[in-house]
Amino acid sequence: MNKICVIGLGYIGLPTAALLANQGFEVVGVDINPTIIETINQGNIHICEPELDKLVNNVVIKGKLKASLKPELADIFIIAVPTPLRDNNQPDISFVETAVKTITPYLKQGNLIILESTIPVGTTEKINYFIKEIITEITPIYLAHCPERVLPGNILKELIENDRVVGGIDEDSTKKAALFYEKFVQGKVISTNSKTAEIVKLTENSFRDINIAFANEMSMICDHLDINVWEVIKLANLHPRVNILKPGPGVGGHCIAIDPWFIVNSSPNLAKLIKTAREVNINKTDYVINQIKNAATKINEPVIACLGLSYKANIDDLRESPALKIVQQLALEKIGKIIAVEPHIKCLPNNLNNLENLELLDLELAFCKANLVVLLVGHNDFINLNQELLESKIIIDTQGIW
Ligand code: SAJ
Repeated sequence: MNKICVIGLGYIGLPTAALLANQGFEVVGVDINPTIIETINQGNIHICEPELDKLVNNVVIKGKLKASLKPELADIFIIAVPTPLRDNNQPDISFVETAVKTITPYLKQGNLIILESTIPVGTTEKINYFIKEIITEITPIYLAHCPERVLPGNILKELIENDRVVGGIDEDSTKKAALFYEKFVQGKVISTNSKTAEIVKLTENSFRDINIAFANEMSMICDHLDINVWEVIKLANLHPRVNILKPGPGVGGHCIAIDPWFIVNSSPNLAKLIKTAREVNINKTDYVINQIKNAATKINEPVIACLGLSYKANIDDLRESPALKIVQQLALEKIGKIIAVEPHIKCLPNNLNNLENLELLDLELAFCKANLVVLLVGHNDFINLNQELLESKIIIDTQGIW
């Protein structure tokens, strides 16, 4: 089990590939994007994650990691491609299916395939039938699901330290996969079946979504009753069995805003709380947009500085970002001149690029120009602000920091 092929070099695949290469495995990382392949083979990275640049550089120089548009023969294939939602909130597993199709010509007897992508319940079994249909004569092929559980911003540490849940399509697959993770994971590696592993992952993210929804609902209720929600949460959290999360402008990222729908779709009549939590969190973004619009109507010529575009603090990831949605909506509705401040990106993403009343500026310039300042993301750069800057501005603080 020395050579590993990792399919998908995104936020999970690339750190996983680099970490395995650093553990001594020979790793080929595969992606469909030629720019990503070129970047990695030059020892650079295309995402922002603490310490990842040094690690990738090191393993590429040592020849332990190389990136390629095509898979190669290997002992283990790890699939870490996205599983987005279709327009009707139905899971789209086509990237996983395509990834599996891409590796089938390279499969040989005894290979282990691990699906790390978050997938709807039953997908591992479905993929098993899919593989069996394509390759009939090569057996055994082992297949297991081991959902990634790492927190963007802390990926390299959590890849090693977090417990892992491994569920194979049969006992041998589970055993093989568990043995592999035990080679580099310091946390526990726990064996189960594939359906359980699938729903464990979905349950974790739904749990967090529901708890954030509670915080967001309380923030709107407190607003309505003219009470400071941050003080309420601080005081309620003094209770030994209460631990309320933080309200914000909504829930973003490619995980928590997506995965609960996989459960809702599998059991629509039963997943009432999970669905409502999703709706509350989506609604919180619209609520913030209205707060900003109301504040802007009180200003003659509103110049609105929106601080933060990423989906959470201190990262560059814009996927499903509520902050991005808010900025886009304000600009589209021409609520005023909109200034976006996002220290982690160099230029606006495509969907914000052609909006004539929107520009990306640095913090200092934004404060010079704006009369309304909205804190959307709690980046460190925004926390330690000179308080004098805030004087004479109308402030909306969705993070409870100022
Ligand atoms: N958020 C709040 N209030 C909070 C905490 C978070 O509004 O108190 C918001 C964030 O601003 C962000 C969103 O929720 O928009 C999600 O952020 P997050 O830090 O809670 O989680 P992710 O999406 O970065 O990573 C999650 C993690 N899952 C759990 O904590 C259960 C991570 O461990 C998973 O590996 C990851 O999803 C994934 O890939 O599924």
